[in-house]
Amino acid sequence: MQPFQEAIVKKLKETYHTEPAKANTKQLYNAVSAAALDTCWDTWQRPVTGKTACYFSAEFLLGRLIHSNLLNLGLLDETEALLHDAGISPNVFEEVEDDALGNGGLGRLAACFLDSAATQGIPLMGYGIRYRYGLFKQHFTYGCQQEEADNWLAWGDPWSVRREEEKVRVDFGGQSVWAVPYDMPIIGYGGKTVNTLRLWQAEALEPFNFQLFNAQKYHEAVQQENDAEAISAVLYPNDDTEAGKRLRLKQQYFFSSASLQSLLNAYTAQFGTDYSRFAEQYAIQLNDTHPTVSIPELLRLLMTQGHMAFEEAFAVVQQTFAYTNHTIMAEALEKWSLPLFQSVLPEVYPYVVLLQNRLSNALVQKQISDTWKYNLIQDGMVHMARMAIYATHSTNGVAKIHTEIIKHTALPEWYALYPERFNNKTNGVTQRRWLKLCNRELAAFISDRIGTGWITDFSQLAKLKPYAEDAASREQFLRIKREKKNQLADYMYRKDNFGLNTENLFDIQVKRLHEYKRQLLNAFSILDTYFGLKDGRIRDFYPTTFIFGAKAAPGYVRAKGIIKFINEVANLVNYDNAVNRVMQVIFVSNYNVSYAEKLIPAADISEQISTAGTEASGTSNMKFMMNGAVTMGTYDGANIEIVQNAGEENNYIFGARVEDLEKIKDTYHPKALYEQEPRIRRVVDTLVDGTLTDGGSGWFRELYDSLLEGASWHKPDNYYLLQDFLPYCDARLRANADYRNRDAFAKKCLLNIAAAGPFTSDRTIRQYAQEIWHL
Ligand code: GL7
Repeated sequence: MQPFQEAIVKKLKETYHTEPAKANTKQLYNAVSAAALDTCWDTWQRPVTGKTACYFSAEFLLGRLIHSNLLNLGLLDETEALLHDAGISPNVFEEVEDDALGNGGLGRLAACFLDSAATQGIPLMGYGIRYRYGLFKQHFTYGCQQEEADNWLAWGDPWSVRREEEKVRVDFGGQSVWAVPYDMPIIGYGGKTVNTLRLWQAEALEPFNFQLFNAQKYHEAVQQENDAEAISAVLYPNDDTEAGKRLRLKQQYFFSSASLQSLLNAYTAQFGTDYSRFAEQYAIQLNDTHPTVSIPELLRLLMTQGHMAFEEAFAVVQQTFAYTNHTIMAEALEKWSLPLFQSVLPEVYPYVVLLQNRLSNALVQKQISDTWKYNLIQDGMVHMARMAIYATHSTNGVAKIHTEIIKHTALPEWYALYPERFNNKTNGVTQRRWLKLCNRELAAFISDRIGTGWITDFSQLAKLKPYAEDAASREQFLRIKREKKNQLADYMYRKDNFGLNTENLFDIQVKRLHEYKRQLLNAFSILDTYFGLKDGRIRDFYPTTFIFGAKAAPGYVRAKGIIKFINEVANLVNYDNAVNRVMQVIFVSNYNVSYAEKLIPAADISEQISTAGTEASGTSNMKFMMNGAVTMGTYDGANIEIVQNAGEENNYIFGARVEDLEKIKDTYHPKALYEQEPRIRRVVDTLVDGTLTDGGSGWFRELYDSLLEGASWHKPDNYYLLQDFLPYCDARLRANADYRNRDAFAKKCLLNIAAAGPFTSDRTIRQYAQEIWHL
């Protein structure tokens, strides 16, 4: 037996008095994890020297940790051999719940960044919240989304270490709580660097009041405990929108203050209480505006604890912080009402006023009169994005087009004022999880041809390009794709009880459910194909399986209506014997990181169909690309950079561009399109003509009206579904026809893989480190 296998056996024996063949999944999971943690403990505990970057984020969507940690430690094969010898399925850990402390792209990006930094030896530490409940679990009843609490800790938490001795106190107006850090190791590939993700848990100063208990006031006796624990109880399930809730502001301040206090404690231990050189030791990246209250909080700490003057403290703050904007959707730009802000954070608010005064002076000096566009405090609100731009040295977007939109459309007044602060950092994803781990077959295929250097240097992928011309390689690629479809079929059968036709073309759209991402457009186009097949308008259709995966924010009624609609479309198609040999529609339940790891490698076509100008970057587009799917997409977000690099001729770009929409936006009349075009009318009418039923909820009628009539708060068809409908249907039919020539299609796929080099988060994080953090 190998040393690591012995270590696992020992853990099982000492902790659970059992052995591999008899242990249950939870015991195995905890023993393997603990044994793995032991192997990197010393590396982890080595003190970090020099400047450190800190990633402040309300979300870290880590997914399942055990496989990626074992991979990075080089212990995966040994572990699997042990499982095999004990007669345990290699899939045993699929039962273990994901760490789902995030909603979608923004949270998953944070996780990819941590992996990339550790792999490249960049000292980047994550700071966030240890939510008791992560993103809800989803299931469907009669095609409608139902939510259930995500009790991820039921499996134990072997990858966290509670640091009781490093807890700090966080004060709100009238409430004080402990912030207790739980540290997780972030293990770089090869195990040479182990960084830390520090997640804070809220706990009561005095958990239980005996006096009240003795006075028979049982509820009051545990009140403080409940109120404190509420702060880190649950992740807000909104993606790309803002909830504006009191508890949310508390969460933001809670982890911001705790993280800053712990940084100041570490700084003080080394350099004393002269904080003037703080920014030489720490760079802090604000992941969206969620941690922006860190700005006035650091000012407060520097001025009270450090006795600094305002101007001096401001300079430190500005040099320390940088801000990443992740969306230009107006409804996501955080604003807090003054009364709320003042009542939750009475001790922080005066520092917001100081910032506002300083800004006012700057605006006077620059002779700017339309100050209402800039004010941090305006119309009874505190504007967090403005604060984040004003009090930091860097504001970045997450794809080229997104950064341009920030500069010229979304926040042009700020770009005019401080042009030198604005920069782009196109997103990326880690190829360790999103290729090496989730697609071992393709990873081996690549390594056989170009060696293994790509695992830590993704630019080497370009060396794969000549193999697109090699018939044997194309054939081998197709075999791998087939194998990944079969694996997905097994998984889906276990999870969702669906039977997949694995001979089919797999066309997949997985991402959060949002109107701007236009899952409804996808569904309309599927219906158009369905009717086209029935009418005989469409012939020679290559059999296709259309797959969706998406969660809707629980309060986002229209998004839930769209889920129901797609499920109804699936019923219509799947039970119609006239078409179900050539079409299959599937909506998987509880789409999450682990499901993505199964779905993405099996895809032939990646659906990236957001309205041009709305998806800041997207990151699943990159994951699909590196797994050899072609992009069916609009000219939006990182799609643009993807197809520029891989060739438009190897992808399917369709629809209106930002400039086109800009031209038609005041005259756009979806109802006219509906009236002129029978194919549009036919699919839109299914919302109301009885073809499909919403179970009496009224959701479908509401969707119909939103497309054709609009409402007081939005124009009809806000996201231009009907505008892009026909070009989309055409592009899909073109791709479908191309797919028939499997060999030619495989070439496109290989060229996409070979062009994926720039879309590694290794590249992104190096750019942050060099250009923003100056490490
Ligand atoms: C997002 C963007 O919508 C998405 O396009 C981007 O890839 C991601 C990471 O930068 O950030 N912005 C946002 O608010 N959410 C995102 O996923 C929730």
